[in-house]
Amino acid sequence: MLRWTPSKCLSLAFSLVILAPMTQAGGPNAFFDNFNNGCASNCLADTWNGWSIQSNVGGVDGASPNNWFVSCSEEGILPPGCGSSCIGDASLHIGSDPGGGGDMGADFNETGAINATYKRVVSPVISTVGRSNLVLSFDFIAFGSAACSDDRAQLQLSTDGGATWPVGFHYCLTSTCCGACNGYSQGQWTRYLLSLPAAFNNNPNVRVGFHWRNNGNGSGTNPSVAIDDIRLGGGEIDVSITKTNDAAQLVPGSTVTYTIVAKKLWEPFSSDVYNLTVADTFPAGLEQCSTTCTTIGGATCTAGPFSGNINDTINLPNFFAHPGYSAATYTSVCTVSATAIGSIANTATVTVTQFDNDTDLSNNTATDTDPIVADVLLRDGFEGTP
Ligand SMILES: [Ca+2]
Ligand SMILES: [Ca+2]
Ligand SMILES: [Ca+2]
Ligand SMILES: [Ca+2]
Repeated sequence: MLRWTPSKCLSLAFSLVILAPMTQAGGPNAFFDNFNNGCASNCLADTWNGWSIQSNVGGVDGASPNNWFVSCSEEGILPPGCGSSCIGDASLHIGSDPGGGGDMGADFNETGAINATYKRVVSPVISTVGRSNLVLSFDFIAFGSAACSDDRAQLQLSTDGGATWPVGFHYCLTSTCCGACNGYSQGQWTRYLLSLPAAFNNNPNVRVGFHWRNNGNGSGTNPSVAIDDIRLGGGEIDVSITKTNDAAQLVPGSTVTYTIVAKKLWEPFSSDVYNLTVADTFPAGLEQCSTTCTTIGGATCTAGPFSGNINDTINLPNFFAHPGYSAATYTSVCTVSATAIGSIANTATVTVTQFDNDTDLSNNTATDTDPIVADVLLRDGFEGTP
């Protein structure tokens, strides 16, 4: 019996934070699932978040087929990490049925015809209405016995709610292993990225499926397949934020104006970015802050004026025409506290939702820091110094 369980452990003591998948209100979204169901082992995939399991797809299951599970018996690992037993981040994967040892991670039984498996796991219906240039991404390990032939995983997509799964939308899944893919090495987690064909744009009936088959010939090689952090949305984008007050020092009791710009440069084949969050929590040394917002390139934000901290939801389209970007510009006028001493550091951030991948997080935070200077300097003739 083929049985491969390096560092798999079923008697784990751990606590899990259940991170339910979220849906955003107020703008076009698509789909995200982290599969974090809090299950250590043996939870079938059709008990989670609207996923379903279809049997006898492309063949006939044996009496003891393998099956799709959602659990952390195969840990969801950030690429390019190596496969692991449970730490606490569940994945979607093919494991053995309870009669064949149960869900022990991404490994499968292939003793003979009894274990033949032809099963597709299918997402709930996903709406992409209002979206185009979509990207499907997920992290995975997959090998089987011969990658894309005998025992193998395949991504399959549907544009009609699952009524059909056209061959043109079938994609082989194969990753490398941490060492030789000989059944004794862990899989190496890999990021899968697919730009979806136009048929998936603005479509209320998209479904994502993963098909696994092992042919029951008594020969196979682990790992089977595992999936995590699946995202159907804007794909890889880069948004940024800048912040300045055009001043190198601050005087207690004076007025200071901060300009905060959240921006997306136009990029070919990139996507509009929806429901970003711009946040600025003003430090104690800044009082009575009032903010307005203006936009360019089709962006949206809250015009204001509003008082207090900034915590705004905005959209940044992929805007081609002049000026070649979209942006939301906040102007915040604050009073420097009369008792402020030392320095004032004011930080603004821009955050994308889980439906988008921001490829450069280093430009998503901007801070302007200035020393506080006593106004006696002004009386000494430094008026007008910026
Ligand atoms: Ca996960
Ligand atoms: Ca086989
Ligand atoms: Ca400054
Ligand atoms: Ca960025």
